[in-house]
Amino acid sequence: MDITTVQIQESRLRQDLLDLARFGEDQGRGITRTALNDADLAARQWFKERMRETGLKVYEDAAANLIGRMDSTVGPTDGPCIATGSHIDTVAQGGKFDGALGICASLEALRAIRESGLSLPCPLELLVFTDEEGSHFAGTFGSRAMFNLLQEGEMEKSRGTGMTNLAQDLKRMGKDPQKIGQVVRSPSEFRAFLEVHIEQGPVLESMGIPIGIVEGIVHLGRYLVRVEGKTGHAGTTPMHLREDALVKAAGIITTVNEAILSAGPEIVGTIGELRVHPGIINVIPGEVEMALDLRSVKEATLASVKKKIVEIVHSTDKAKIETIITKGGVKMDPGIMEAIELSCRQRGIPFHRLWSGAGHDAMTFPTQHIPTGMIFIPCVGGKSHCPDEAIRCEDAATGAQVLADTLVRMAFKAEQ
Ligand code: HGY
Ligand code: MN
Ligand code: MN
Repeated sequence: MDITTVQIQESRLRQDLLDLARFGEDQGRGITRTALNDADLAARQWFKERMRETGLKVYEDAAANLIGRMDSTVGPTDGPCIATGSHIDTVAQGGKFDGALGICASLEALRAIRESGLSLPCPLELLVFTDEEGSHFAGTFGSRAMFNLLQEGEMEKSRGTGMTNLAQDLKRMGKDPQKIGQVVRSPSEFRAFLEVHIEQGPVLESMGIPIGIVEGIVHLGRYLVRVEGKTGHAGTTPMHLREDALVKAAGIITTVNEAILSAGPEIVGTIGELRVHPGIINVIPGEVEMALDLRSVKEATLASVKKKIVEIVHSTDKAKIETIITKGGVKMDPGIMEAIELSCRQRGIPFHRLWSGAGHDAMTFPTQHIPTGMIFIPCVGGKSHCPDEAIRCEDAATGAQVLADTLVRMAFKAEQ
């Protein structure tokens, strides 16, 4: 089997990335293709067509995950597959490449494999997962639904008053949330999962290295903090008679930030969402909802800081905290890291091993003991989750080529 016959085409990949970036363009403020919004639905239709053109059998499951399957021409058609893919949704006013690079690189890799004429001994699947970013609630929804890892009632929850939940948005696109159980697949259907993703950090670019071999992904916790106060007239209520929810929330934010900083560099925390109700200039805030995101390479550090934060919240009158989700950190499969490294060496591509501070659907597969690997490419300026997220096209092509080579290598290796 001569892997070098598998040759991706940079121009095709570049065009796909440009075309996909059209969906959700937000008046010059980046891409707003949040899960199952109109732009996301349109982008999914576009991507399904691209998968069909590539000769994949295309399905959409009850969680709106897209599945493109390339059956084996020599092995059993219902045998366990090697899967690749990522997500198509973005954060609000996000970048063009978070998630998008992964699904487009996977598509280009499968095209190149098909065009090479190599007959792989096992099926390949391209997976596009729903709501990886968690714009509705907890994130990595599609991959967790696939392995029956959803929390009780999760689809009916949202992060704030008046925000839509996944059950509503799945219904809006004609799906029946009651049938979510049909999404569940057995881990035995998968030999491995590989995800290509932008690094979303500065390491690879600062080293001038085009490929990152991901060793693991950090522990992650997301929490909802609610603070109650008393609404009232902004003009007639004396200051000493007020119970201003936003002033109380401000105290929590400052103290929480100090607690995270004092825990040292192994943990990061962000309060990226804050909703004030009723949120009107001449009404004293009656309620504040805040969403907190905590991440650490060390589970113990995350747990001890979270404990401190719970104490801070509980020391504030009428304030409470609930866990949205905790996702255990995961390690990537050594055999897959080795296969990615071989692919790089064979083509003389420099690589560097590193950890991911970002969460991905690739966190779900190791929980099912499915060997998992991630390939990173550099981000310009290390920026992501913002309108100026950017990559170099040649790096995207290198990532797709390494993915294609590694998929082939793993397919034949499994047969040895
Ligand atoms: O939030 C994250 O880490 C990822 O970009 N979803
Ligand atoms: Mn992502
Ligand atoms: Mn993201």
